Amino acid sequence: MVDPDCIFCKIAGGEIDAEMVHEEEDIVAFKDINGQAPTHVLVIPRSHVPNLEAMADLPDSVAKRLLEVSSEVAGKLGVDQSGYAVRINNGPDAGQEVFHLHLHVLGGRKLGMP
Ligand code: D5M
Repeated sequence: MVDPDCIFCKIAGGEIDAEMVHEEEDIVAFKDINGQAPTHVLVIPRSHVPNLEAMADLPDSVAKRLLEVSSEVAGKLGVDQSGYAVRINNGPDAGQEVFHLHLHVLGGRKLGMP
């Protein structure tokens, strides 16, 4: 499913440019425009899923693959040995700004809990 008003749907569909790190049938990964660490990539399903509560709309294989791609991206960008964080901001108290599910992959510096 695509939401025509969603910026991440537009990135996944090639309508808006982003610095792509990985692309496959159901998932894309691209650099965060407002990087909070030397490595900061967003991994998203192409299908529009607003948050974790809507995960049931994704096939289990895609849900699993989001985590695998996060690991692969960390390896590709060379932070897998030093370590990295995978974070989902879900809802207002977590500061979610874009309501298309995305995993932040953060690395390249020491990362603490917020
Ligand atoms: O994080 C949403 C993230 O999305 C935030 O870190 C900025 C990033 N963002 C917003 N627009 C773009 C574009 N156009 N390219 C790349 N990155 C973008 P959240 O977890 O919702 O707070």
